[in-house]
Amino acid sequence: METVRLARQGEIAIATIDNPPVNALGQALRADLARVLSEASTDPAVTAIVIAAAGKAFIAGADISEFGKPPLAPLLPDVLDAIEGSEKPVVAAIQGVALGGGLEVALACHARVAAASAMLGLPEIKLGLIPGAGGTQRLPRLIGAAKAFPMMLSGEPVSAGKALELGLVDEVAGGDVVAAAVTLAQALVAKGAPEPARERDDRLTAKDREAFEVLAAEASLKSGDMPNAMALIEAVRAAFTLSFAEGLAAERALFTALLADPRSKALRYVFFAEREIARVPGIDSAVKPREIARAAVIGAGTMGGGIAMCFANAGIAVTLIEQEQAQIDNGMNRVAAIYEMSVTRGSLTPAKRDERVALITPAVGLGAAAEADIVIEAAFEEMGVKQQIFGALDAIVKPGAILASNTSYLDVPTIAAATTRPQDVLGMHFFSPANVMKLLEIVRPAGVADDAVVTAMALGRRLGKVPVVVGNGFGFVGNRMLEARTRATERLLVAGALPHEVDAALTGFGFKMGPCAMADLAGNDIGWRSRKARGKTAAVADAICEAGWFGQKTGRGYFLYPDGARTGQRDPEVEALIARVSQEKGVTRRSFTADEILSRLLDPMVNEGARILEEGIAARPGDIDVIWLNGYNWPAWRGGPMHWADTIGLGVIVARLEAQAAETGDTALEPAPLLRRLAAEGKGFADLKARPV
Ligand code: T1G
Repeated sequence: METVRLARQGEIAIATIDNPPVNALGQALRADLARVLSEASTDPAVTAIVIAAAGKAFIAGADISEFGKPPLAPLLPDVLDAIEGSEKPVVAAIQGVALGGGLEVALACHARVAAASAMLGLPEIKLGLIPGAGGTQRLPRLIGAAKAFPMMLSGEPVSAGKALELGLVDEVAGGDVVAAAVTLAQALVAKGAPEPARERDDRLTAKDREAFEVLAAEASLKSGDMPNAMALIEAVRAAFTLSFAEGLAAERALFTALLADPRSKALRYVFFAEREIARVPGIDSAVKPREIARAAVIGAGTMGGGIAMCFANAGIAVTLIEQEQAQIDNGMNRVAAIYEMSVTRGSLTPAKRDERVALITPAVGLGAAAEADIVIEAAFEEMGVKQQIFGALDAIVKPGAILASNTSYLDVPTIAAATTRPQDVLGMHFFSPANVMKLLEIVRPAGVADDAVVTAMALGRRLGKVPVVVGNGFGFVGNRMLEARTRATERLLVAGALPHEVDAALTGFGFKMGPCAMADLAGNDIGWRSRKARGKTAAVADAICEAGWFGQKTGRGYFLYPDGARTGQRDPEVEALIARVSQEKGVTRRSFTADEILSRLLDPMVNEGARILEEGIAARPGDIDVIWLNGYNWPAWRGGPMHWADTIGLGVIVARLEAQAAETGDTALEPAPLLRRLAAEGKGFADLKARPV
């Protein structure tokens, strides 16, 4: 199928790109575009060319799925050279998004018209790359480096209005963007041969250079582990120090090197993994979601209030229900305080705050849920309480309403069994704080209707969440793997590591926070209560809780938090306590390197992930990675635990787990059969096919 249609409007040729879903610049589109441009350029009846597009995007950029494969002609820079080198003016008619290579196509044109709703950006930095088809050389020549560099460094798109202000587009069309582009093209014809961006060195003044270097110095301080920020600085600097041709060559060399960088490979993997989750194996993509016009949330505690805010923030009316007036008053006060904090910070206007609060109706008694299309239970994490609530709701809510539990690890089929409508009951596990955290685990128990699952997925997206369908099982996916890491932390502390060493190994890997600091933030008593409920122990963690050191809320936990400090300090008393526990267990403490700590923390997580895949609790390894990226701050440029394991090599992971199992006698550390099989076959998790959960 042709991806570019050529039409004529008088002497103006109109090349319309049509390569669904987003006009990505794959090889076929590049070839068609080059062919059509050549035809129009050599047609004596044509005096100018407009490049337009069909669908929701002008062009969404290069085809990311082609990266890492042998490049196929024509390469994008060559197509852009043909556009810019045309003797006939070429005008871009931009509707939807012009991103990455898409904006670079527009930059190679001699003029640009944008629809009022268009968005334009160079997001390559978010993929661990830099613009690789002239963006770092043309954009500074068009709008100045001091404006171009921040746009490329943030990767954030700008509106058509902002683009006009920057000088990135020549016109914002009030009506039909193609018609406006044709008119502009005709005007350019009258003016004579067009001036390509490459000739506009006049924008690269000494003052512009000075302003750019200040921004570059700031960026290099914050670039951390990301080599592409440094490459971007080098590429934009080349616009000042090299000729246009040499600058393009320098940019291409930097871009090509980044393509091979593991951090960029991880970010490109994440890009597709976060889109793959929408495909739920075993559910036909034709299944439609049920209508959700009104919601109800049971429980106005931290989680329930946060979930109600998610609905209000998405413009969906929600009834927040408690058992008693005092409880619902407390809940509403907590919600009001959170919104007030956003207003104080300037991230929410008072009008928006009032609009959202008005969408939350406080109520007492489950009867208030009668008209809801979905009810999300966020009550006390105790099975009896949940069964009682679901049994009561079953008799109250209308047929077809969905009943969801926000349980973080309880058995969803047991909750569903308390109702006469198991086909409408599933888990929607939000992460705290619910109004902030992106991750939403949708627990699909056997017997739930497909359209109920599809409804929960669609609702999750409406709430701005990253919804991942998981199977029913203790801790589902995220918390189950977190528990593996928590057990590993306990083992390391007893064996000789100290809290600050364990945390430093993970923050050095790229996490924002280590396991000890995270426990102190969440409250050590939460894990303590859960262990006691399940008859489990953890000597160090239990001893810290028995001392009443619950973390930040008590001023000390694994670390000290003097005067309400948010960053912990080493606590000699905790370190003495840990040493005592080792002694009581007859363990001779030893030191661990950061690498040893890292593998002892992460390998067991990967092992648990392998078991989760074997048991069909996750559909694909990428889903597990998306969960850890969006629920637990796994660094995106590391790709997620399963992608990371593939980069290490599963054979290495298996050997390390076997050694740990032998050293500790902990059979849970024995490699999972799936892990062993993939390693033996020289494969990775990426070789697995998706399977229903
Ligand atoms: N390449 C390949 N596939 C892409 C794609 C791309 N650039 N963009 C989107 N898709 C697929 C996506 O995987 C999904 O597929 C479908 O399109 C709909 O996407 C040389 C080097 C454009 C704002 O980073 O930001 O150009 O799952 O679900 O929510 O210097 O897609 O349906 O099979 O996201 O409406 C730079 C990436 C590339 C933009 C639309 N460009 N895309 O959002 O739909 S590098 C980007 C987006 C580059 C040059 C450099 C968004 C969107 P499927 P979607 P959406």
